[in-house]
Amino acid sequence: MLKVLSKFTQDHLLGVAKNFLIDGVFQSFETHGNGNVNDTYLLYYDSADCVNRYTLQRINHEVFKNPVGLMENFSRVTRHLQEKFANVQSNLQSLSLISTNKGKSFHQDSEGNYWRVTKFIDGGRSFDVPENIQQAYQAAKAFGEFQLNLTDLPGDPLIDTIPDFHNTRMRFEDLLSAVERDKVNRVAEVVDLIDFAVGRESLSDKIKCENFPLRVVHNDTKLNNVLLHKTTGEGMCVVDLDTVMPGCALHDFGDLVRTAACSAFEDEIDLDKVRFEADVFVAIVRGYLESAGNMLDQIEIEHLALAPQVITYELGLRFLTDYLDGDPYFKINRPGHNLDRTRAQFKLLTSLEEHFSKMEEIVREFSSSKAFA
Ligand code: GN1
Ligand code: MG
Repeated sequence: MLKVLSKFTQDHLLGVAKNFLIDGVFQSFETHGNGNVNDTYLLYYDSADCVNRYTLQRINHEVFKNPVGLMENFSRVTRHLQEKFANVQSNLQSLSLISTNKGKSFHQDSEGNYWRVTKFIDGGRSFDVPENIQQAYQAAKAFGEFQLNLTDLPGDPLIDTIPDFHNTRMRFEDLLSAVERDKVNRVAEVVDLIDFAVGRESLSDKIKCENFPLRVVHNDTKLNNVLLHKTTGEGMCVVDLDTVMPGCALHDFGDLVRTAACSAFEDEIDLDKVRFEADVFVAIVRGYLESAGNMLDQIEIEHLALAPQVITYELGLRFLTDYLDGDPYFKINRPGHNLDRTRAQFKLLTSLEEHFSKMEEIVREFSSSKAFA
């Protein structure tokens, strides 16, 4: 995995970490994962006879405008899942927060940054692209169970950590505004991509949250947001809970297909490598319906084959908008990175369109089986 340079000094990170109930003597730290929004570190602490690992994360408060509300969601969701997993036999576990010395779920540093610490989950691995079909099946099952386990989350609805997160129509309008602004003079070089997006405008209205059951969903179900057990390969833990909020189950299903049933990385430059993989899709449909199938309404099942197109389109719109605005949102690690991401998404979208009837057939076949009738 590519290691990025830390934005924060070791002293700063240690100053933050000492506010949390961490066990042991600090040993070292490294940047962790490849999220596009938050900053994540892995911290190592020596204790009596072992090394304890913790995940320290800065919540990007430019993106998540209400970090306090977000952490309230995070605490409620992880507490609920922990209670569930304590009472049932499951291979899954939940992330668990380490509290601050003052009993809070987060710490705010002197620069105004919001930080949280979770226990590092030992024995799990994540994948940007699946190595085999089984991994996609396990991931789909884990995300399905995640949704299912949150159907009885007690209390008020979770807050929207990013309002209109999967409002595809708004994402389309955002692109048009960025074209209009042409802030950094990039429109001329991407006319083909803008045309592609405008030509598919109708996708913007195909999955509107208000037309589907409102559920507690994950909203960012990239394949690498689920840890699979290193040896058994089974789903272990769903991570990256910042966008868990009321939403539409189809966006979760679609985003997993976008990232797992695709033959290449999200930012692949060689577009010949970017293709939809039908056999992986079969595994995802099977895993998702096995876990969440009984929860879904008919209208959701009827849109499963279309959801990957909508979410792939939406990501293409977002990457292109960010490119036209000068890359303020998604982290980039090369010039034109958001452009590469856009091209890869639009190539995948074309492949999804070509396979649409096959995908409908696959969904029909699995959803008509007894278990979900
Ligand atoms: C962002 O930070 P990360 O990688 O978990 C983004 C997702 C996108 C994803 C694309 C809050 O997620 O919506 O699908 O990049 N998260 C947010 O890689 O915008
Ligand atoms: Mg995320």
